[in-house]
Amino acid sequence: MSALAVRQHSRRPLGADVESADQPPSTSSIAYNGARRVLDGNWTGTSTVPSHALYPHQWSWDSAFIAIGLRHLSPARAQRELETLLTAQWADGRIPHIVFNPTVPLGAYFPSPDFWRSSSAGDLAGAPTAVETSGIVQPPVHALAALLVHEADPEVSRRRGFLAHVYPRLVAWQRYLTERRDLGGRGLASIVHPWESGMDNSPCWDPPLSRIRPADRGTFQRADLDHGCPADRPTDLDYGRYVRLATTYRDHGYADGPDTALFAVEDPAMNALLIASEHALAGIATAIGADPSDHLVRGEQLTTALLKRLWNEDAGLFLCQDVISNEPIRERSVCGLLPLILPGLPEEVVASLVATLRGEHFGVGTTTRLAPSYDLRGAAFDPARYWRGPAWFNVNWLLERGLRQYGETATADALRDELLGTAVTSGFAEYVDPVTGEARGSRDFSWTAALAMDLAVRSR
Ligand code: 2M8
Repeated sequence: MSALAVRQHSRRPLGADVESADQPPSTSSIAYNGARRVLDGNWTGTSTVPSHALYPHQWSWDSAFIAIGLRHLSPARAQRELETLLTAQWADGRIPHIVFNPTVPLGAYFPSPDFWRSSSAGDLAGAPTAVETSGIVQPPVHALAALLVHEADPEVSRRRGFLAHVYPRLVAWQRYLTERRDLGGRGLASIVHPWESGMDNSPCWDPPLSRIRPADRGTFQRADLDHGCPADRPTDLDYGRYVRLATTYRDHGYADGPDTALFAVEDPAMNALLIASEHALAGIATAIGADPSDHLVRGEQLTTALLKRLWNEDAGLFLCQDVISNEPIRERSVCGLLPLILPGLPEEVVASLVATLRGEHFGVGTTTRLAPSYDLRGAAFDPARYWRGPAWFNVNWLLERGLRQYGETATADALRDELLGTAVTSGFAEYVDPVTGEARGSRDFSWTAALAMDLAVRSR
């Protein structure tokens, strides 16, 4: 079935399983029902795995996107998803990027808990002892997710004390990023590992990674190739470097500081999500009767720093900054377009971001169905390989939101329809070829399902 064939919208109730002979099911209802099946299948009872085969634990930013979709299915379950993640928060405020399920065999995913050794190596940083986690983080989508989840059913949320419970924890998380991760001293958060960006294998990380001596091949055993096609996954050389970086961070007790970091990059997507979540914290504070002004001020300060430090007029998007070499990374990645989700950007910046999204480098509405993760014209572009070209649903969901916010309704509608159609035709793939929509990575992927569910509900 092509994305076009399922692109009709009807006004029938979502979730209706009974199709009538004279009216074909709408894309929205196919997407909703399919998404519900995926989310139910990937639910463990307390949280949702991204994919049973490839990612059999709980992932941080995945859970935030999953909660955004789950709120339409069960607000209480969406709240539980975020609460479960927060039980693994470290005393220094960080939310680890993976929370390990102790019942999953060690060999099912690498790096496994015995690699990270969070409860011992992370002792000084305040890692929990009751659960094993990784020691790095992922982009902070959580406050945004928490606010959206609350708004889906404020009554259930109030009854469960959801916002009052998560607010101080989310504040600590955001402060970890703004205070301990400002490694460049420029008012922005840095990532210390490519995995922290969530866009793990982006060509943006190639220059800073090239300085890292890879871990010896015999010292680790990849698990991802047991489930994924090697052409869709990072190379062994990249993996060796990821392992070296994570080992070094661990062996320094997961301490943060400009002197110990081998890799430090200011990523515009990470910082944009940090700012969006700061605005969401203001909304949460208001909802529980607290003072939102501190969050609003920080949101503005961070936006000013983002514009001043990372905006690049010539490239027409935000560039990453290598904090160690003190150089901008001159690659066009979709991470440089994600600040479109921020409110109050200068008009000329918005116009330029939209033009870049539609232009020859990303082709949205012209040559591509969905925004690729990396520049179509970039030397490293590869439509199949993990974060080096394929399109991801979470990234495109964020772009759709940004476009809509700035009144680019026709482009936002078209992107939403492509997202819904491609989610269905790809079998809720982890990522797809941005031009053909061909499925890549794992199928029945949770955030693809959750965000399709969100769009299906909102498109009615
Ligand atoms: C991918 O990352 C993990 C490491 O965290 C991996 O490749 O093993 C990324 O796409 C990341 O953004 C995502 O959160 C994770 C789980 O879906 O998979």
